[in-house]
Amino acid sequence: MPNNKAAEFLPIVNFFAIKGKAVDIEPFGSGHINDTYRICTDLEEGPNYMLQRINNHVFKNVEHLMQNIALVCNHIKHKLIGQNEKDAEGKVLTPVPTKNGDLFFKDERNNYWRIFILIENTKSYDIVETIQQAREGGRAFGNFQAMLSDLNPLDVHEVIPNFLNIASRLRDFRDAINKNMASRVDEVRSEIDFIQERENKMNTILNMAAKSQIPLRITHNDTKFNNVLLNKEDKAQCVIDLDTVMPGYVAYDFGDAIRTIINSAAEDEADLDRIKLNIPLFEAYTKGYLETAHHFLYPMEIKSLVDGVLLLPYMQMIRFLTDYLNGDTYYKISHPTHNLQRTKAQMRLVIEIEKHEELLRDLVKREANVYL
Ligand code: NDG
Repeated sequence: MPNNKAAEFLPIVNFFAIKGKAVDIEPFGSGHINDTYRICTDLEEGPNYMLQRINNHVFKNVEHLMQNIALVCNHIKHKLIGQNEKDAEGKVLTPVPTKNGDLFFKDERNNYWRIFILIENTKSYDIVETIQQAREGGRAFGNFQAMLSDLNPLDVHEVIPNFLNIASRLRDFRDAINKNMASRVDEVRSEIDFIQERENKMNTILNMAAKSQIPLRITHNDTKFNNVLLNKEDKAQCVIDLDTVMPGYVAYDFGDAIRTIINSAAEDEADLDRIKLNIPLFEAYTKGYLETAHHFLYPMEIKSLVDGVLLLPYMQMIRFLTDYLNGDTYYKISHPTHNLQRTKAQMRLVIEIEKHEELLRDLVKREANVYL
């Protein structure tokens, strides 16, 4: 018997060219942006599917978003097939078109929907537990960038303009302070000071780019560790959440991955003293990343990696605080001060990373020397 969610979503699912009949639809995953459901079909051999309501407040041009995803997924799938990979469908997302051949469906309430084939027998982790997981994460994102390194970054739409551009994030932040929509500025003076004290230092990557020292690449731009699916043996199988694949700099992906991997606590940890750096996991991620990416990286890009490690938690802090100041309009929250708690956790992470900056730079140099 179909469950309640199945009854609610079946009319939407019916627009898509899935195999079999959807019999069970349940909420799935822990994303902050889209709503995700798992669809089980009546076919014993599968496949099952993933239904997503795309957050169209965040992704204003869904057409462009889905064009990017199709381009990237097809490109990777062709490469996998060219490498004689038997399980190409298990290693890259496959969007399922509607019966009209479109990549998404817009309902009468202006909700945007899409379906992917569900990649079975995999897991993801919010917090990295082992060296092997960290190394596999590095391999997965390095390989992802490597496979896209022969596409022209300008063929990919910038679905959220200036998404990881720190100058633009700081402008939005100042705007939020000036507007003070939720009357919260007084409560967060010390966090605001912390951000302002570091503004100049955090320009390194943009400065390198302005001098053409690092090239624009196609990057994932949301390399949280839980966006890598690992198989039963904890081997990386597939990179997911391709919504923010856009032109960017490799240090952004490296920095955002390290933001979640090096932190021994959750992104929104309330007990700040639990936020400690796990250096062996940093080393392992770096090893895995360079293993798969060293062949296309320029020396200046390798040099920029730790600048990304400093920048991404700082930028995430700014984004959470901006949302808090705006009255929580962007991220899903689970309690009224959630964005503030996230801000403080990211701030502590920045402090910890700053203390270890030289060590991190030495470790990247050491790992990179293996390939000289
Ligand atoms: C979401 C964000 C990502 C951010 C993360 C923090 C978008 C589209 O939440 O940028 O780093 O947990 O804003 N995605 O995934």
